[in-house]
Amino acid sequence: KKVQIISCPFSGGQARGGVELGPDHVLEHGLEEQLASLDWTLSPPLSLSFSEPASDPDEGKLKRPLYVGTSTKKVADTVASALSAGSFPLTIGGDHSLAIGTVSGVFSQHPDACLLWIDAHADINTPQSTPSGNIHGCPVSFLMGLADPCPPQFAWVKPYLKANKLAYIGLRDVDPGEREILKQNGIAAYSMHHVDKYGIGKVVEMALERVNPGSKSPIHLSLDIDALDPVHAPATGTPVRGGLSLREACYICEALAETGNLVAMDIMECNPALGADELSVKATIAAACSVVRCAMGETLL
Ligand code: DIR
Ligand code: MN
Ligand code: MN
Ligand code: MN
Repeated sequence: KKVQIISCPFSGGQARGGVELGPDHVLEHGLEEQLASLDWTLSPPLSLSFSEPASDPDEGKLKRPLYVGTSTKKVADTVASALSAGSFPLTIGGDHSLAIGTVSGVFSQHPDACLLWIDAHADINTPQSTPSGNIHGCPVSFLMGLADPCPPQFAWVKPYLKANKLAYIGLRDVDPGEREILKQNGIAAYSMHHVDKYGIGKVVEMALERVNPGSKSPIHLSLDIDALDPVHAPATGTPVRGGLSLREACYICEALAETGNLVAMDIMECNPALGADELSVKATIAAACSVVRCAMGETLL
């Protein structure tokens, strides 16, 4: 088993600086050695470079559409090549708009895949519904082809993602327009309320049953570190109280690893510039490395 780490120091999908420092911090924490000890063969990490265009006017409400559109295209191509070379693409962000690229890359190689989106937020705003104009709040709508008309900067994005192949876990800050979209499309969405009611074990089981009833589909895991409670992951751009415990997040990853169907993972939105102090940053980065290890085969016994 081979893993291709893809570092994406990109912050163009939201307004807060520092999230572009996430990949280096995660790697400096020793993630490569940790994966090697789980019997993964590592190719040298790829670090993508993103250059901001000189001119990038808003597209309606959307901010920096050209920067995000061209950067995510590059990510899509890189993820697709890693998969076609037989590697597991592990993409380290950077902000969550990057998932426009990672999910596009995965579905180009595995059109039958399903997507688990672990996040405090649904990231399914359309260019019309977005309250912020930050594209990290919109990637899922682009991937589903809900943006109509599709902004020209994202014309390359194919609407691979069908509503019945997407499940959320961890939601607790969903915009009114997003609630409507989730409802209208019948998307499997497990909020923290469901985690409390059923327990994380049952929630993962229900989510997988919805998106992968025959247990045959390849699985892409896109994990926003803000899914975790800010107690465990404070250094992130949009923390929301009342989130997943570190163990609940690890459990999700362990359960996905156990399926044997996981083909790609994203770990997004670690922002080392935002911790209250060095310990908060360290805790966040350590949590990110923990969930990645769990998804990639680490077990407790
Ligand atoms: C909000 C926040 N729903 C938006 N989204 C965030 O701007 O669209 N996603 N923070 O991670
Ligand atoms: Mn396939
Ligand atoms: Mn989020
Ligand atoms: Mn997100």
